[in-house]
Amino acid sequence: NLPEKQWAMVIEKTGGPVDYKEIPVPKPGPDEVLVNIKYSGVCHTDLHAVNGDWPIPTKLPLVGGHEGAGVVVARGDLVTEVEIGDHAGIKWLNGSCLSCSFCMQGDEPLCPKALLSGYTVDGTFQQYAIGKAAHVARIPKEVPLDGVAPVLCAGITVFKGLKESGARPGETVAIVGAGGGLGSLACQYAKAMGLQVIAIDAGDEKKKMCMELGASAFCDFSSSENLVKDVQAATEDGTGPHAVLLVAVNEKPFQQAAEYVRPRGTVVAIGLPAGAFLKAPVFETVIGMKTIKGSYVGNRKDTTEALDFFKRGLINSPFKTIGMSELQKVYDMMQQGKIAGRYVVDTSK
Ligand code: 8ID
Ligand code: ZN
Repeated sequence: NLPEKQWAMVIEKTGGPVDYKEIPVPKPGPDEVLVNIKYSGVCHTDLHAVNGDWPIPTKLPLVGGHEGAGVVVARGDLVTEVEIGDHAGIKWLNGSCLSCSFCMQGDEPLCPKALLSGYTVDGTFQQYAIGKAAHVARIPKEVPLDGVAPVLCAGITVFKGLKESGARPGETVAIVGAGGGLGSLACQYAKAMGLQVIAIDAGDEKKKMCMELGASAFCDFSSSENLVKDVQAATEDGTGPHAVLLVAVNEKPFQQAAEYVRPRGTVVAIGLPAGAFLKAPVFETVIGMKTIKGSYVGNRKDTTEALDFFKRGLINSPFKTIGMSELQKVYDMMQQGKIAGRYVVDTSK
């Protein structure tokens, strides 16, 4: 009794446009589940996919989206651990081989055969989406599906990035791009993990939001005359934050963070601006024993843990809901850096 057709947002070619149209409801393979997506967050990655910003091409035509929360409505013959009616999330990592050396050590995002939702396989800007049963996020029933959607990429990713930073409770982390989707969740995860937050972004709306989310200082990159000094001055002893989480979509901060991170500190690159390079002065990096590293989404355990923070009420990042058919409007605002927090699309509209 599943419908034959459904509404989806589809791009036919890189660059868009993204069209609201009816397409067939896909059928799950033996190891897959079909999820009736209720809400999906809109990540800047979805916009990178439309724009063709990255060296890996997307499938085409493409249904984007990878923060989809909904209800399992069908499953393949081999699936035993997920029940019809369970709440589930389809995240960026749609599937992986589970047997390569990366999968074996819980690094499934590094699997050479990884399937990526809304990129190499169709994602969650549709009413019915497919995920590998082993990889769908298990969402507790008491959790609201709209509020939890952004956790499925943004939440997992920043939670993992904070772990990778090595910052410990009481220490300070600078979040660069703190007013955006990943950044707003990073403020909350960092606070919940006992870290102090220096938020870096632009404008009064984002400043207000970041302070409400628990940041202890805000540095405005658009008006600061010396951002490096401002960030360091915002730390107790003036030597800079213990860690920096880069979630901006701009090359400049990727070339600046190593200057203001504290000696022994760690810079974690997460944002993926097109064609960008990391840069750091060798002298200061060496004599300051600084670490620069990348962090990429999270594994199944990180997913469960990030969802558990949400379930416990520790994550209350703001989101706005809009009909899925209005996705282009969200992309336009995102391109201009005008979104404070996250937009979530309602797939029924
Ligand atoms: O696993 C990963 N590594 C991963 C997972 C998910 C997303 C990486 N990402 C990448 C996305 O592909 C994107 O490149 O993280 C980046 C951020 O995604 P987002 O949070 O969804 O983007 P957003 O909501 O547009 O927020 C970006 C924020 O950066 C600020 C903007 O003002 C905006 O609030 N920003 C910019 I652009 N330049 C800045 C600067 N110089 C800046 N903030 C501080 N300094
Ligand atoms: Zn994402």
